[in-house]
Amino acid sequence: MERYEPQKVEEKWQGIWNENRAFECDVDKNKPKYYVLEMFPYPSGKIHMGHVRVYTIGDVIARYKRMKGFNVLHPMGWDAFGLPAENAAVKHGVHPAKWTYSNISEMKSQLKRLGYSFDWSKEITTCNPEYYKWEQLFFIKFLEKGLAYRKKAKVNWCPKCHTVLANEQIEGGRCWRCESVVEEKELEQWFLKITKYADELLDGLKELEKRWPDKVITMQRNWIGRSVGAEIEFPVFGKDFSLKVFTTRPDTLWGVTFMSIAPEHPLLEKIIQGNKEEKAVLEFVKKIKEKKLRREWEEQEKEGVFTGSFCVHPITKEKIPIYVANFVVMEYGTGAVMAVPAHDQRDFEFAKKYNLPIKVVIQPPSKKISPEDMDKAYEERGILVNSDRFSGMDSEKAKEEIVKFLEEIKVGKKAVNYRLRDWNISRQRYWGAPIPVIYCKNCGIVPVPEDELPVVLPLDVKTNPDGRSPLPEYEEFVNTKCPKCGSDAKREVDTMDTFVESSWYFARYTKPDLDTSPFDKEALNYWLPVDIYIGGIEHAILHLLYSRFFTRVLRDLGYFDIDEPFSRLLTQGMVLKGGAKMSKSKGNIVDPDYMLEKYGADTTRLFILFAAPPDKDLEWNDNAVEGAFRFLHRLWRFYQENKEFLSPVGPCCSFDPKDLNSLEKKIRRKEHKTLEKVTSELEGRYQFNTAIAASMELFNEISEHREELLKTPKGKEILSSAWATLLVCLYPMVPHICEELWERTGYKKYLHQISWPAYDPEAMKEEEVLIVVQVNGKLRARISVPKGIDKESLTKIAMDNQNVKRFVEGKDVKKVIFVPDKLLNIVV
Ligand code: ANZ
Ligand code: ZN
Repeated sequence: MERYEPQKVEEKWQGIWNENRAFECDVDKNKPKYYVLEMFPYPSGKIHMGHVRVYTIGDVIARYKRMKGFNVLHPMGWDAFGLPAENAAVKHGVHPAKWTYSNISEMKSQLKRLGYSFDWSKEITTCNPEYYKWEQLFFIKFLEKGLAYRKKAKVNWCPKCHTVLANEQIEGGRCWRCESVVEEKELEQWFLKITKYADELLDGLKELEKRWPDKVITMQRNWIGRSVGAEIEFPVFGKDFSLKVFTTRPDTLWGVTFMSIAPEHPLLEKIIQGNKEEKAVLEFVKKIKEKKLRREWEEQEKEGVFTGSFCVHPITKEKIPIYVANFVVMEYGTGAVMAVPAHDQRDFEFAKKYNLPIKVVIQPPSKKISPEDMDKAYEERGILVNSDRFSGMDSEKAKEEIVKFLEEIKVGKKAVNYRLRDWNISRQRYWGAPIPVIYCKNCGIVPVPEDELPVVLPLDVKTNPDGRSPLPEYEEFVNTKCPKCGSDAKREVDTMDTFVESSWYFARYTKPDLDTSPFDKEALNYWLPVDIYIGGIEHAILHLLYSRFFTRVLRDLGYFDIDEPFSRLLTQGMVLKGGAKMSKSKGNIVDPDYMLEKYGADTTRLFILFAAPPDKDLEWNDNAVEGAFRFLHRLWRFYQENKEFLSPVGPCCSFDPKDLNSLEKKIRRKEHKTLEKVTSELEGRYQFNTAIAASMELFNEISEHREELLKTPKGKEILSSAWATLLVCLYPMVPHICEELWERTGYKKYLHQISWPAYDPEAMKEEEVLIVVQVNGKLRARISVPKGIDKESLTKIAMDNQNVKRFVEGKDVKKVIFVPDKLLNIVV
C-alpha cells in the first residue's frame, strides 16, 4: 500500500496552486468580494509558531470563502522598516537592508511551504521606495491640512553613545549597549494630530461593538480616555497668579482640603520662591525625576511635599495648602489637582499620610458617613452636604449646576479632556522612511514637492557601531537646495515611526504596483473595508487606532469612502509551551521548520487548529501533534483500502430516501449534519476545533460501517458521497491531503475549484419509529419518536401523553419494560 508522504503531496499541490495562479484575484464586479487579512509580519528572521497560528486561521477562512463563491483577496507583505534591523547591523555588521531582504526571502519560503493561499502577486514590502513614496505624499498632505506639526518633545538620550534610544533599547534605565544611565533631552519632532479625531474615533467604536472583541473596544476607549468635567481657577495666596485644575467632580468643590501639583509644573518655581521649604521641594522633585527615568514610576507609593504656599478656595475663600505630589502628571489636564480626600481614594491616602483634613460633602443615599470612621474614600453618587446652596442636591445634577455657577462668576468653565496624545512620528533612526521636508534659512520648513518624491533613503551608508543614525553625517543626503528659493538647505534626517507604514498597507494591497497614485479608486472601493482582520491582541491599541485614524484622514483627503478599515476583528491567543509563551529566551520554542520536516504542513495546521479555538491561548502538546499526524495517516489509508469502491459522485449526492436502508439513511444524516456544523463554524463562529471534531466523527462513522455499506450499490454511493463531503469539510484546514485524495478519487475539477456544497435539511431529519405504549400490558398510546431513543427519554415522553397520564397519575410505578424501537410497558 502506498504510504502517506506529506512533503511529497504538499510540494505537488503548492506547485499546482502556484502554476494555476489559483489564489490571485482581481476586481470582479459580478462577484461579491471578501477581504481576509492577517497582520503582516516583521521580517525578523524566521517565522515562529505565533505566525503559523495567525496565518493558518486566515487561510481557513480565505479558502472557505472562495468555495462559497466570493472573490477573495488574501494578500501578504512585510512590515520591513524598524529597529531590529539596525540592532543587527550594530551587532553583526550587516547592512539593515541586506538583513531585511534576506529574512524576507527565508520567511517567504517558509510561508509557501505551509501552503497558505496568499495572492503573492500583491506582495508589499514597506522599505521599498515604491511603497513609502506614498507615505511621504500623505505626510505632505497632512502638513497642508495642519494635521502634521512640529514641536519640542522629550527623547531618551545616551550621553556616551550620543544617540537617541528607543524605549526598547533601555534596560533598567540604562543604555542597552554601554549601560550608561539614560538622560532626557528635548528635540524638535513631528507630530500627527490624532487628537483632532478623538471624538470620531470614540464614536466609531459603537459601530464596531459585537464585531470586534469587547476587550479591544474597551482598551481603545480607555486609551482615548474622554473625560468631561471642569477647569477651575484657584488664586495662589499672596501672589498674582492662579493654579488651574481639571476635575471630573466639580460637585465636590466644597470638599477640597489641599492642592496637588505635578513635579514638572511650570509655576512650581514661582510658588516656592522665597519659602523656607524651597530646598526640600527641589530635592523631592529631583528624586522623582530620577525615578521616572529609571522606570520605577509605576511601583511608587504616593508621596509628596508641602510647598509652603497656599491657594485660596474660589468660593469659601479658605486657605488651602499646595503640595507637590508624585502621582500628578503634567501630561494630563492642567497638571494640577484640587484634592478631595473624602471622595477620591488617592487623595484619601495622601491625606492620611500627611495628616490633612478630610471633609465629607457627598452623603450616600443610605447610611451617613463621617471622616472619623471612614477607611476609604466614598467615590459614588450621593446627596450634597456642606455645600452652601447646593446642599441637598443630587451629585449628578450638582455637577452641572456648579459648573454653571462657576461660569457665571467667571472662576471656571466646562472642559473635556482626553488621555489620547498626538502621535510623535519622528524617529532619530536610519532604517525608516525619510520625513519629506527641507529646512531653509529663508523659507523655514518647506515640504519636498510632490514630483520630487520619493525622498529615497540612501543605502550606501556605513552604520555606526554605536547605533547612531548615519543620515545626519551623509552629506549628499542632508545638503540640498530649497525647493522655494533655491538657496542651500538641509533635509530632515529623522525617519518615520514604522507604525505609519502599517496604518495604510491594507489599502495598498488592493493595487500594490500602481505607480501613478497611491490607490486605484475602483479597486479600493471594491475591496475595502477589510472583512476580517486577524492578529495579536498586542496591537489592540496603537496599530488599530492609528489605522482607524489614517482611514479617516485618507477619507477626508478624498481617497477613501469608508470610515472604518476593519469590519471584523479576530484576536488570536498566544502559543504556549509548558504554560509560558514560546520565546527564545525561555528556550521553549518549537521551530516550524522542524514541524514541516517531521510532519508536514497539514499536520502542523491541523494540530494548531484543533488544539484550541482561535481566540484562546494554545498549549503545545507533542502527543496531540502525533494524534493529528495519525489522523491524516488514517485518512490516507482509508482511501487506499477503499479506492475501488469510492467513485466521484460529489459531496451531498442526492438520493431518494425510499431507496435507502436505515444504515444508509443514518450515514447520510451524519454527512449532512457534519457539513452543517462545519459550515456554521467557518461562516463566522470560527471554532475550528469543533469543526474538526465533527469531521473526525463523520470519518469514524464511515470507517466503522464501511463493510456493511459496501454490500449494496446504494451503500457504495452513500459512502462515496460522505467521503467527498469529508474531504470538503477538511479542505480549508488541511488542503494538500484533501486535494490529493480528491483527485485520486477521480474528480476532474480540483477541490479548490468546486463550490461549497449545501446541506439538505431533509436528509438531516431523524428517522422516526412508532412505539406502542402500554400500562399494565394494555395498549394506551402509539407515539412517534426518533429511532434509537433510549429508555429514559422515551419514558419521559410517554408519561407526558394525555392518555397514558390518565392511567398512571397518582399511582406508584413498579417497573418499566422497554423493547428498543418497539414497546414500552409501564407497570403500576
Ligand atoms: C477633584 C476630584 C474629586 C477628582 C473627586 C476625582 C474625585 P479622569 O477620570 O481620568 O479624567 N486629575 C486631574 N488631572 C490630573 C493629573 N494631571 N494627574 C493626576 N490626576 C489628575 O480623572 C480626572 C480626575 O483625576 C480629576 O478629578 C482629578 O481629580 C484627577 F472626588 O478632581 B478630580
Ligand atoms: Zn528657501
